[in-house]
Amino acid sequence: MKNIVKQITAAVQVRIFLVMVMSFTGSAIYSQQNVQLVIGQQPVYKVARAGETMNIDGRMDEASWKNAEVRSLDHFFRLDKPVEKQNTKFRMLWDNAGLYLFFECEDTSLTARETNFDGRTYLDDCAEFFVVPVPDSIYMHFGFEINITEVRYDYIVLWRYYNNRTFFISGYNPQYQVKAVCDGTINNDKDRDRGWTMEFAIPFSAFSNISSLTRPAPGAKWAFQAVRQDRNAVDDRFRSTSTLYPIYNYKLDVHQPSQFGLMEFVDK
Ligand SMILES: [Ca+2]
Ligand SMILES: [Ca+2]
Ligand SMILES: [Ca+2]
Repeated sequence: MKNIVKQITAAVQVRIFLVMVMSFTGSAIYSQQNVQLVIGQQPVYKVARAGETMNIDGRMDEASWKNAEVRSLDHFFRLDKPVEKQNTKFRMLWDNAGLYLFFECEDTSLTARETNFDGRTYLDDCAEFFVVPVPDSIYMHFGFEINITEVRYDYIVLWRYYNNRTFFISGYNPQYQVKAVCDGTINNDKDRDRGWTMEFAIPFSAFSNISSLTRPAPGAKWAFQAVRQDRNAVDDRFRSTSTLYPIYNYKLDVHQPSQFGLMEFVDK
């Protein structure tokens, strides 16, 4: 009898161990591990001033980009294999007219299928930027999701606006410039590509008069998140997403404003 109990106990222990291993490896692949932080606790991104006219051509030829703080989008989820952890560098500048963004992405397989304005660009190789022109995680933010063929999806997010549901107002179509440069061939799974870059100029007027609440000036802080979608096969839909600020629970989506970080405008 004792032996049977021992065997059962051992079998249960093995099963618990296997479940723990599976849940650990599963969560390591599918979610971002870390202590949860709140806005203001993550490193603040210092936005340096652009000292010249920026040419939005998808290239970092302007000397000002050398002054921009460089951050890697190191927080990955939805990875199938570690090889899908492709490097992304994010930079941002500002001047009196607006914000300038630069995404620099390694990518061995350029993928973009959406051709419709305000379509599902997030299913492609895509750069995403969410911004709240105040230093808080309020329920609303502006969103920009541009695929590598420069198809735009821009919207206003109302986070958990009604009955816990989030709404995307895609009728928001602000004026801004964006240019992508691809190094490789798009939608050819057989060859090996090298990467892509994307440069943005988003005027402060795109945020309507909301930006007057915390006027962009040295010392002012706004909340934001930068995201890169990486698709590596023509039938790829949701795979490999990386973020600048950790979001911990990807099931709650990259749009959780409580997981945004802060940018601070600096005068240099
Ligand atoms: Ca440029
Ligand atoms: Ca839109
Ligand atoms: Ca890709």
